[in-house]
Amino acid sequence: MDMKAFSLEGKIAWITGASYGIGFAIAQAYAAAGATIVFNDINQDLVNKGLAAYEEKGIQAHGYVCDVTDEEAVQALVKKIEEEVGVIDILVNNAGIIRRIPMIEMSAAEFRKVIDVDLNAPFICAKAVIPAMIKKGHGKIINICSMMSELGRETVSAYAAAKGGLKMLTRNICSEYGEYNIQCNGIGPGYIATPQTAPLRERQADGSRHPFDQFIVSKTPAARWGNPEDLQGPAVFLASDASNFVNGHILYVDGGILAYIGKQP
Ligand code: NAP
Ligand code: GCO
Repeated sequence: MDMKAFSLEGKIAWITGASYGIGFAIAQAYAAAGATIVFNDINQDLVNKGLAAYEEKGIQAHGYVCDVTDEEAVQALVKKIEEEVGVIDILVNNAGIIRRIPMIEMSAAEFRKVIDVDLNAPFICAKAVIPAMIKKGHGKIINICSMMSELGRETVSAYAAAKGGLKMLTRNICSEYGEYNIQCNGIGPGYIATPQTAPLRERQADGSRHPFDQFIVSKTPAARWGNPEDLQGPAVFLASDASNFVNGHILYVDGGILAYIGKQP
């Protein structure tokens, strides 16, 4: 096997919401594999912070302001990227939010907001890049799913509904566009130490670990939280020619949580 199959040389990768967190880590790995990095965030301040962070890592990224829930803005952004950088070969639908609210206390507006960012936006971004991928004869779409694509838990009803839907959107893009040599797969991170999960890991007033922190470590065979870097290898694999016959798959990178019933108390 030619290991060049794992290279992203000459490819243009757009990772949404990648000023920091999981998206930033995936972008770093893609740059190391040879890709040109394009990212967006919802305001210029965050884009500038992201550009500085990439620069610090020696990556000349292309940063744009765009709210991925705004279809008109996304369509315009894709055209601008094609003019300024080139046709997008790899899309990572990474941008996402979570609202941890008991369902019966959650407003419909709050529910809709999570669905909008975590499910509607991946649809909008994929719809914007697929036509050029068809013309180019290849494309890679990677949707950042979640344990909540498979499991529920208290207070995350909107997020679980969105991520469950994102799993099926992944399978549907595979079904509809696989014949054009477009592979659409998901990555299902376990519990990863990023700003999104910081509230679940905060030290308690008495200095003890957050109960949820202890719970997750006990539920994870790897007995630790994941790091964004744990996702880099799987993300490069799914963006590379090495995965050209992998389609509609959700690759869980979770330290084994989904396989484990949990230690007897
Ligand atoms: P994060 O630290 O909260 O970062 C999310 C990123 O998305 C931020 O850059 C955020 O920018 C951006 N974003 C949010 N709404 C946006 C919008 N409307 N348009 C453009 N950008 C937007 O989250 P993370 O932990 O890195 O998670 C990244 C992805 O992985 C998410 O889809 C999340 O659901 C998923 N995930 C995370 C974990 C985990 O344990 N951390 C596990 C499984 C899946 P702003 O700062 O401007 O909001
Ligand atoms: C939560 C966490 C999780 C993680 C991730 C797990 O509140 O349960 O935020 O949802 O973000 O999605 O895969």
